[in-house]
Amino acid sequence: MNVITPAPKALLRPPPVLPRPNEPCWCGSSEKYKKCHKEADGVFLREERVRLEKNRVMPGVVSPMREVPLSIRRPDYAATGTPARGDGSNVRTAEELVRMRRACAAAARVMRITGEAVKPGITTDALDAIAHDATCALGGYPSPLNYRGFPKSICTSVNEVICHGIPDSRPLQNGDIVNLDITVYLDGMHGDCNATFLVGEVDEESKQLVRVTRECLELGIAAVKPGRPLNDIGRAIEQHADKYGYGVVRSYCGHGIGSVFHTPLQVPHYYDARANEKMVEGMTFTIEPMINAGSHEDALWPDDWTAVTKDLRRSAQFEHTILVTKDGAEVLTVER
Ligand code: EYF
Ligand code: CO
Ligand code: CO
Repeated sequence: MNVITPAPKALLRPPPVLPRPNEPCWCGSSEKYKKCHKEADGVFLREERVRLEKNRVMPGVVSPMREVPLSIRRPDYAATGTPARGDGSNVRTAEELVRMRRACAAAARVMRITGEAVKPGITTDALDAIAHDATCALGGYPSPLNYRGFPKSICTSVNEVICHGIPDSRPLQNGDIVNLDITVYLDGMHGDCNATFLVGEVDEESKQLVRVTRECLELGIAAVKPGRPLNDIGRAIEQHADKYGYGVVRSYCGHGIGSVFHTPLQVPHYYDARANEKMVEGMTFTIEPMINAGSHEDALWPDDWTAVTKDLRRSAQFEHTILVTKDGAEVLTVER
């Protein structure tokens, strides 16, 4: 008797949502899923999980908090870690905007300086030192420092770390991606931006994730218009991420910003019917989509700060501080 052994299925990445066993296979073969890719998908996903577990980012040693010269004006939480609530306003006066443009331009400058230092071998603690010193040299206070007790001057989030990574002794490796989240308090106002950088030679899959995340921020900014609801922003971002099967992080949002780092205003990066407050000329807030290569779900490291993807696939983020203008948006976090 001739037994014909079917050729093993190629180990391709299965789609984010798998068919039921009796449904047609996702590969277009017109075979039932259980007869086609079901077994190969199981092998692929188990092997990938092992690889991701093996390569996951491990926490390093965190150096002591850096000092800020006494001559520099500090936000209210600098000594205690607890910010005051602020007056809850999200619309800025012309005078506040002058000061806010200065804080935002300083944040953009610190981002350029620190971003230029990203390369294989540098530790995230060394990047924190560069950003801290550049911020102080501009007369600013690094807003994250002791904000709700955060121990460092910037956030550095590598590979599967979504946000709020604490700079430490881990050297960046060739092929990593790293997000630098930089906020400067200057002239009584905060300016907040972040960007994801490629470390050395990075695989095409990660390059696409970083490019699409940048596009998500651009599309979110293009959706800003007075009179429109805030959830137009999340709708535009989610639509773009969906095209690539990427997950949009739901646990962390953009936020109102001004004399306080975070006002109660939340800007979700997915469509949320509840985010129906209308945008108003003069409003300032951040848009900061966190886009995951896989599932949107997040988890927290035992340090209670570092947010990571639950499936350990990579995450990227970009952020700007935005002003709502008469007919659209002005990006404030640009160098002047
Ligand atoms: C207690 C922090 C508090 N939070 C937000 C505090 O908007 C930000 N980035 O764009 C942003 C930056 C920082 C920040 C830096 C420190 N914190 C982090 C994590 C958990 C938490 O809960
Ligand atoms: Co930020
Ligand atoms: Co922010």
